[in-house]
Amino acid sequence: METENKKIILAVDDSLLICKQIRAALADMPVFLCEAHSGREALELAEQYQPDLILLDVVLPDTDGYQLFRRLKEADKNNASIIFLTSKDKDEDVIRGFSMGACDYIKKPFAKGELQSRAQAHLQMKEQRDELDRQNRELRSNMEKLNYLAFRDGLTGLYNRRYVVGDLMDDIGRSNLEETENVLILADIDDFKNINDTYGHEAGDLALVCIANIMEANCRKHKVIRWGGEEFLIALFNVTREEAFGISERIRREVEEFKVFSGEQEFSCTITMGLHVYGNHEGIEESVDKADKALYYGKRHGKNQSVW
Ligand code: GH3
Ligand code: MG
Ligand code: MG
Ligand code: MG
Repeated sequence: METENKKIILAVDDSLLICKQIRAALADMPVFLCEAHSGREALELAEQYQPDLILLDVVLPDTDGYQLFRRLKEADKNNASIIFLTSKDKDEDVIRGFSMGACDYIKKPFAKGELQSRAQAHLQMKEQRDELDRQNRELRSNMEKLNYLAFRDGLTGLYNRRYVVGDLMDDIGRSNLEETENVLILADIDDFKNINDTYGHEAGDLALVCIANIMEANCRKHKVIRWGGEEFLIALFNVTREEAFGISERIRREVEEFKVFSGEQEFSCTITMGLHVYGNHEGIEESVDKADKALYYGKRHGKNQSVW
């Protein structure tokens, strides 16, 4: 391509003589220079080349430079710097130019060397600005990734316990409709120590991932959190008690029926679920404690069941 990674300058001036002077002034610079002689042409070339720097005349045949300035800015995706290059030399003209957002103002007639050094300086500043923008975007994207990872469990990809402190409380606060409840379920894998002892820790990890997937698949509108080692907290929003119990039992049955294949081995797990209706004035810890009591009851009374 003709621009070949060069900085691009768009000169807008209806005078062919001025265009020639600009060309001469910038001749030594490694830039790609394009010229427009009217407002319409300027907009077309700006769209086509996305210049880094625009030298803008004020008096033009089809528009005035101030109006054109606004339209160039609106269409600009490259954050171009714009310098007014004009014979309008009153103080108020200069002030108007800067107040519109021009980065510089050069009066005609101009000295070649001055135009060149100002153009150079503004291209350099633009490069630094672009680099800062790039670093900023990278930083923001890294922050987003970190923020995501901070609230995720590394093994299962579920939310981790840190999520509960902030966002889950917000979710619970938002979702309280009349006639439905928010229900917390604390789920714990039965005899998981035996699973690890019998099939190995890796097989245990695989079982955790499979169970997490089953829970997620049944809780699209809700939240599943890896609460601890082999414990999960499920927050169901805006459900009736019947619906909550139904979801709990469906998960429990699907887990029971699911076969985990690890190497040559094949096994299945069961889980016990403790359910508790989240009380509006309860703290999360208090509420989880109550779900834990129901879970404990289930563990004492045969496991592999859902208990209020
Ligand atoms: P119960 O039915 O009463 O819940 O018995 P349990 O054996 O499941 O409970 P216990 O608390 O005695 O043991 C939990 C086991 O879970 C022990 C621990 O090694 C295992 N565990 C916890 N986190 C992980 C993990 O990330 N991966 C694997 N493979 N095992 C884990
Ligand atoms: Mg003119
Ligand atoms: Mg446990
Ligand atoms: Mg257990």
